[in-house]
Amino acid sequence: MNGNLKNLILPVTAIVAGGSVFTAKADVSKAKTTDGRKPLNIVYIMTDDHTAQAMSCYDKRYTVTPNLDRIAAEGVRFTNSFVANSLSGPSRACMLTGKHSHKNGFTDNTTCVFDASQPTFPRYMQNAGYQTALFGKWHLESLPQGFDRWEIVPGQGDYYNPRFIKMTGDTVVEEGYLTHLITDHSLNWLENERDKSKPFCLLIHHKAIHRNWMADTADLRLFEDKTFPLPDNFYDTYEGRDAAAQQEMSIGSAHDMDIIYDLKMYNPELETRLKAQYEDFVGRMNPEQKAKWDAFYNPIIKKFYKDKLTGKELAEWKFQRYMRDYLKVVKSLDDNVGRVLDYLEKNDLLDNTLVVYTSDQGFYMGEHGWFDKRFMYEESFRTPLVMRLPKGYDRRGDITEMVQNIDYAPTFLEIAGVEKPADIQGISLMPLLRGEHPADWRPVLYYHFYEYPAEHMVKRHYGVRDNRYKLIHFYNDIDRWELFDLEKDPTEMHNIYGQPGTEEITRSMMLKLKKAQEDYDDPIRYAYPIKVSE
Ligand code: SGN
Ligand code: CA
Repeated sequence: MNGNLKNLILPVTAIVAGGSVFTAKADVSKAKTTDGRKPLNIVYIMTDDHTAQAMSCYDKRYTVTPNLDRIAAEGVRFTNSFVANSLSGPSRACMLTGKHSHKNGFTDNTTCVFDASQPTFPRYMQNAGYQTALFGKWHLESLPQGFDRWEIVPGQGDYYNPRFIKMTGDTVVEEGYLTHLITDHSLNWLENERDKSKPFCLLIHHKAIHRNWMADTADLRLFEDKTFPLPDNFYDTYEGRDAAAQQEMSIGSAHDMDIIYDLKMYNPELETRLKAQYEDFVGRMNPEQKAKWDAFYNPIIKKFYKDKLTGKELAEWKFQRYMRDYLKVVKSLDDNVGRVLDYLEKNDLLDNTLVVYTSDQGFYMGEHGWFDKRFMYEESFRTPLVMRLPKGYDRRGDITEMVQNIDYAPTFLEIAGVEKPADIQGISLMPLLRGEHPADWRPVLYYHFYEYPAEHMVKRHYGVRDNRYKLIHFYNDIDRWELFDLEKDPTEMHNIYGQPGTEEITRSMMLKLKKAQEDYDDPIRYAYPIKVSE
């Protein structure tokens, strides 16, 4: 991965020269303002694999996230926020371009390299006079373009003493925990590096809460006295859902969730599929970090190998450890978001800054027995989205319209006063932030996942969702349709496709699918199994 990036490093002059290919349609002096004073700044914080179940303004069962909740309390919470393709690289490409994967070219993490010379919102904003910066995870294989300043982690990044790729092309190792370091870089840019006479758009993109959920040593002891309730469908047997039955993301499976890599039960005598990867990650720690890590884990490891759990007991033990590790990583993320909010507040920037918090997709916290994402089922199709609104935007509470990550680019462009380019497929969220309820707001969402065969073995699929129903087609080496009534079956346990009495709704959803595939111009369309016409 790192080597791959190295090969793609461009001279800085080429990166800068790339900026001239876009026509700047806007002038920052014309940017829309709420109070006639200054154009709005944007702080766009994105995490990796942070699901709404682990954010207390969405779900109070598991943890508290006071700083993330503050963003929602001082602004809005989107209750129907979704991605277009539930995977890191594809999500990032969608949000940068405002286009679905088949249009931006980055359909999956394993085979794609993002063409970073294509139009993106940072590039348009830069041309419009904004200072643009990105710190943290990028995950698009090519190097960032359209930013005045960036510093990224190679690939997935490292939690401890991570590598950073600098704009010069050098890779450096920095001491510390990644979530803190990304925040440090971001605050340093705000305070010392940016041109304070210009509006800014800052992207703070964390690796947290990505696998393998390695907590900061300061947070290791949190949640250890908690026992989390198992989701009702933890022991799902996937009747009527063949693609769901064939994934490899089951918490209970020794192959899928690795006892050493994922759950940190290191044992020199035991060989597991991902042991070497764990040794690499732990090998990055300095002696002080390693001593704290071992002091915490060793007693748990000792008890685990003594108890020799099997079957359901083992599966549930794995679930508890997974939940604890994940939530510890959320804690440090929340703290670091708090640091950013404090900085903005102390420096009088909150009044004219839109603060956005989201994730590259949702995640399973044991629902259907799973971790990971990829499926168009609700937990991973959804992504948290909250925004702290600047002065003059009085909208508070919930926004219930269905929004998608292709909408971020047109939203930011509207803020920058850039006319929406015709090829952007997303819709600006600004009317919703102004308190409007456009009657013609999108009634249907389109989704397409491509990464198969690959890790976790989730079959390729596309589908549509409206406010009540979801239709999915799994294709490639499988041909299965699924239809869910989200009102009667919110956890998507009952595939009603093909059942008597569903003919009319199937026809209507199939028509919505056909229309979405035509409107978004997706070239991968299989034959519709029933006649679809208006
Ligand atoms: C890594 C993980 C997977 C994960 C993908 C994609 N494996 O490959 O569990 O699904 O990233 O995640 S690991 O052994 O390397 O941890 S994504 O969020 O970047 O799309
Ligand atoms: Ca992710």
